[in-house]
Amino acid sequence: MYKLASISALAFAGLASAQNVIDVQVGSTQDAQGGIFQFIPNNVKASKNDVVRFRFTGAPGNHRDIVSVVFSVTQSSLAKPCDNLENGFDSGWVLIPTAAAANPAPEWNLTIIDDSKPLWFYCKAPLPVPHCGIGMIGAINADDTAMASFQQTANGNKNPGQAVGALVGQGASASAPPGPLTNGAQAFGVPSATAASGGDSGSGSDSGSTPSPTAGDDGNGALTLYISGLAALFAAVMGITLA
Ligand SMILES: *[C@@H]1O[C@H](CO)[C@@H](O)[C@H](O)[C@H]1NC(C)=O
Ligand SMILES: [Cu+2]
Repeated sequence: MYKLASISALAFAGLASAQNVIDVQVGSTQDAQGGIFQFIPNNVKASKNDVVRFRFTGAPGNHRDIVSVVFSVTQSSLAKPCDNLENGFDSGWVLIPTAAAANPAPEWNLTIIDDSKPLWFYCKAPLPVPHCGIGMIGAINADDTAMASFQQTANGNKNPGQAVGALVGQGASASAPPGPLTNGAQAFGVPSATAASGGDSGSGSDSGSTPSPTAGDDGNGALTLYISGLAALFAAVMGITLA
């Protein structure tokens, strides 16, 4: 029979699947309790090898003042909820310009590597008000006390960290940026997969399970060009500087 290690290696390669998928909604509707700028639920339990699937369902069509709504899932820390954690995970920006762009919702699969301590994250978006300071923060495996502290520290933050992280973070990693991008949904400021912390990120076994890219995602050069165009567009629309 297989030894335990062999079994988890197989599971990781996707040949056997014992992982749970835990959904977190990114963004909501204006009339929802807590409004548009939140993760629902904002604290989930996940075990090693489970996938936390972030679904970018924000519905800006419900908010007349917002031309486009941008969201991110960016790793932070208990002490600094609205600042990028060094070597942290990051989905990059996902732009949802219309309600249709959230159907189907772009999603981002984050695989848990270390479930022994809480993982913290926030949304980087600074407009129309910094999302992090009005509750767009979340956690994986946080206890209630730490969660309350995290929320209290984040509350009112006006200067969320804007640095681009990596697909591979601390305690969790993704193998691809958010997708699929359909009906006008766009991704930009997309992190690369940084191999800083090797081991569990499983290089070599990913190509078979990479989701088929859509919308301009046809190669690194093209994607980069596409992204910088979008960033400029976004900056112009929102009146801010991203770089
Ligand atoms: C995320 O994981 C789910 C469950 O394994 C899978 O159905 C889906 O295609 C994945 N999505 C992406 C974008 O990789
Ligand atoms: Cu946000």
